[in-house]
Amino acid sequence: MTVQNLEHFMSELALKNSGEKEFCQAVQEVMEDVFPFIREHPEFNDPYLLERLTEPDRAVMFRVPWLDDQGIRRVNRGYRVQFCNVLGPYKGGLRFHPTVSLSIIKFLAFEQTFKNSLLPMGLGGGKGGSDFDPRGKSDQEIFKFCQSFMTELIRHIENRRDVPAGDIGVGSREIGYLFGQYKRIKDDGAGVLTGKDAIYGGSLLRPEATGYGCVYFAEEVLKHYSEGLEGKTCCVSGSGNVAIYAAEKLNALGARVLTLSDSSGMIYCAEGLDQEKLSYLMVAKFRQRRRLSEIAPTLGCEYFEGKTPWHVPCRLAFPCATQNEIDAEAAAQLGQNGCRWVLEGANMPVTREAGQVFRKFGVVAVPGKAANAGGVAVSGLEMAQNATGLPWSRSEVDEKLKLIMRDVHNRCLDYGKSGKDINYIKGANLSGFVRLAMSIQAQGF
Ligand code: NDP
Ligand code: 2IT
Repeated sequence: MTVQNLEHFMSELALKNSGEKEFCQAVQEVMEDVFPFIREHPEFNDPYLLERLTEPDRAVMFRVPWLDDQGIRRVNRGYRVQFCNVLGPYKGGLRFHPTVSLSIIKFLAFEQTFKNSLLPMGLGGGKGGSDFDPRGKSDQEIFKFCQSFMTELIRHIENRRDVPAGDIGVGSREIGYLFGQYKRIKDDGAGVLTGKDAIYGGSLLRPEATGYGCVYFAEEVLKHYSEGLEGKTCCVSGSGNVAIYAAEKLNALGARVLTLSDSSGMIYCAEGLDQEKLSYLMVAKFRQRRRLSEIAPTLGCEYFEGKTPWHVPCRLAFPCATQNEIDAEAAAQLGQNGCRWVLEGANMPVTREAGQVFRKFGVVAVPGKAANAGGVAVSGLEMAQNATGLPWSRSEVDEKLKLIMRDVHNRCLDYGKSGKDINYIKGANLSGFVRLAMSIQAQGF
């Protein structure tokens, strides 16, 4: 059987993964570039290669019982999808959010597999999480949930086999609780989770890495257009780990960050969010876990309930909240208002239709696979530091992160540059595909 027809392939995939619309969307976005490529590169026209690439190695679902503060027994569903380990141990975050489903975790694990394939180190792809909603939960409830989650997850992860980290709803507090439970059960755990606090084995700069890396990538992109970040207006969405550190680096490099958001609304700051405002935000969001609506007046920002940032005119947009947060209408608004570059801090934040609108407006979009790879890259550096027992300084990690982001950018150019035009989506998809396909073929997967 030869691979000829994208529609046929996608309809078989949809049948097999019935109802998993995010997973099918993520695969479709890659296959739209892979199918034409394979026609011109017969060495990849290998029977069932694409089926082998889109079938996860395994997907585990488990129950997570926990006791709430009222003494009531509760239960949530946990997941770990180990998608592909041809390049190295499964690697990818854990997400705690009520929208988590098998489809969401599979799409994230698939994306992670391609993202990790762009990195200079050998990391496979995986993702996990739970439909547990951390919002409004006490610290004690989070602690109990994390302990229970790890009590089951521990059967499936191991240093050099599967190394989770954080994602939405899982930050350094949760990683600490998960890691503590791992070590109660198995002593040897130094490298089994990344995103640990630096005081007990984490890497310096891991919290900042995704946001900073995304901005370093933006710098590389702008160089190609003989431009820089200085003075550029930027809209950032989200107000979590990725968004706040992206905003911090943008501000440090002279750009003007106009917005941030959460799932309830957005803040707008015409003069730009400076370091003083961002430092205040970090304490308010990361430590006090407050909502933007409460913080906005102290920050001196306008708050818009129920709004997303995409109606605000800007040159660059950084969607850093969640999947499918930019739809066709938002994309058209950005395009009409003169937005020229979109860097995806989040995973798959742009719908398929919105992607088409960006192409129509000539907006250059960099997919999360490339733009947000800095987080997992520094997770890889954390694994290296854990393996050798030798920690690196903040500036050493920062230098390595910059080099890695430049390298990921160059990998996108290898397959995405045609004359003066650069298609980062195609570049990331094909560069990731070629390494994965060759490894799958070489290992007989
Ligand atoms: P956080 O939990 O720290 O922050 C998430 C932010 O996004 C919050 O402001 C949250 O608002 C908002 N958000 C979440 N879900 C929704 C939703 N359905 N609609 C609107 N806003 C929403 O997560 P991260 O910053 O770590 O992750 C953000 C994105 O970046 C995700 O797509 C993640 O997969 C991706 N990513 C993360 C990496 C990491 O290292 N952490 C690495 C690479 C990518 P609220 O508080 O109201 O829910
Ligand atoms: O989407 C991602 O790349 C992450 N959530 C980080 C994964 C990791 O293993 O650091």
